[in-house]
Amino acid sequence: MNLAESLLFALKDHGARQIFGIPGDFVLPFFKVIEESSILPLYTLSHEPAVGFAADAAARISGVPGVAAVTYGAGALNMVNAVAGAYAEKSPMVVISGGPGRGESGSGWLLHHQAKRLDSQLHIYREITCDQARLDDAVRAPAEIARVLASCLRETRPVYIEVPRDMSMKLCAPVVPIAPEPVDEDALAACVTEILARLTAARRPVLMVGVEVRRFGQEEALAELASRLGIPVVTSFMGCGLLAESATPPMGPYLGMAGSPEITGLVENADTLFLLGVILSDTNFGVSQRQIDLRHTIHANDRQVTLGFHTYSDIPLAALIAALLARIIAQPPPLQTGGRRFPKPPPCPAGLVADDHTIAPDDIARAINDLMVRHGRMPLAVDVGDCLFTSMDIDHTHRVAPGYYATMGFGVPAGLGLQATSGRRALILVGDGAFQMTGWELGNCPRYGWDPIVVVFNNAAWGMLQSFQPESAFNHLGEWNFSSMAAGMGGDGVRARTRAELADALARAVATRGRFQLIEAMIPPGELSATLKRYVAAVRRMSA
Ligand code: TPW
Repeated sequence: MNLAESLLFALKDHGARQIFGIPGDFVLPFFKVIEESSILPLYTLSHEPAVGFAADAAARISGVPGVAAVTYGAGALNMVNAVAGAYAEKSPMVVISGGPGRGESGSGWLLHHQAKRLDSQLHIYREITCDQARLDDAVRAPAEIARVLASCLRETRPVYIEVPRDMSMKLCAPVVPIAPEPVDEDALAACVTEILARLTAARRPVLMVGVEVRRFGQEEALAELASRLGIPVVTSFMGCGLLAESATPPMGPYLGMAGSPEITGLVENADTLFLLGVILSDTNFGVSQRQIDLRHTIHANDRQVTLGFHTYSDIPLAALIAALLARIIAQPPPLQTGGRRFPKPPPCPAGLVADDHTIAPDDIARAINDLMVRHGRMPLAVDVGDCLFTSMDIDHTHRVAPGYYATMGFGVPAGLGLQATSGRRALILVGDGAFQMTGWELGNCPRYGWDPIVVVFNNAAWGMLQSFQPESAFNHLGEWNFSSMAAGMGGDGVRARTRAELADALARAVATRGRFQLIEAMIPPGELSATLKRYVAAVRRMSA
């Protein structure tokens, strides 16, 4: 086999299901092998940020590597922001970039797409990937590919593979995957004993689950663990939507001052807070009513478990959850919380009044909750802006969203990546500002049979920024007519100005398969979701 095939088979063996990409001359030979070998399906999009977001979302929803293939320089550097987001939020993405071939630097000319030095791109990617390889030696390539893909899965973070353009067709051996390193069972047992001792002694323990749980495919095991522990479970802001399929889903997301007082009180008054797979970001904890003292938490993340002042290293999350579960089944701990009643958070808003009133963001949450009760759950792909805060009120369903890195432009391509990898129709929530960035990727839907439902929160503004700084005129975007553009891209568009029109548009969209459905929800200026209002007030209070 040749080097490109060896790489493609290795990607498939490590769980990758498809490749998103945009070719260029440095990567044309690799793309030729992708297409002609049919080892993995290829989906080309229109702009590299979207390629990155689609691959990231595919990785997030499936827990296996999401692959993005691009050309050198103009392609790969155009995708830096998306990969940075995947790095920050721990998404196992594989970046494959073409590169200059051997001796191409010897001409004395600068090479097109070269930024500074020929390896500037590799240096830039070192900062936002957890392992890198340049496949410039066909003998060493299989071992390098195996190492890099093992890192991707172990760290659940992006990795970078550069394929020089003269290497794709070189003869190459198949890749032998590297088995995960064995866990130190004694350390694991000691760690489990300590965690259970703390939880057993606690009077007000709370379990908060975060995105790592999904990255490592641990939702089912964790649901079982949570029900056996019998302690209240919440998610982090980023983890909203986790354990959606569980018989006893979490109480909801913890949003500090921006969220439900019941959940905020529970978390902030916990005497032992068990943060399982939670990233310690400001979006997860920045607007706490009462500062959470991390010294009194148990924090399992990044292959480490920290309790108070000490840390167990090299404890993978999956091994920790399995060991906790095994111990609890063998010796059920005498928890202090037996029989205690937990406060019930308010139910998610539902029952939209379909009248002639204008649409507020919370009406969209209500309408979507109603829709999911009637037609079943749909996975969400959410952008940044008030749509993200509104989505906190949507009942338990899987979601992908850049909840911490907070890059705009994620929602639409993420929804495409989600459908490509899972076959499930996505419900995309996006603001008009973010839609201006990557909304045009919807034009790729007809070629691949994708048919997401897209709700554009059109307030003709960068509304979130406006809520922080109302005096600035630059936040006014003017009223673009997005729904009228849908037909030209092969989908159906409709403008909804009232709650009745919104309910009607959603019902029609669900009933129409095979074409993307764009619903432009017209939101009057200044109208915000209740969650965003509380968030803005909290941030103001904290910075006053
Ligand atoms: C890639 C900064 C955060 S929120 C926001 C901006 C510009 C406004 C979003 O406007 P939109 O939604 O989409 O109309 P809404 O609800 O606020 O009206 N560039 C990038 N990412 C971010 N986060 C910004 C700028 C930003």
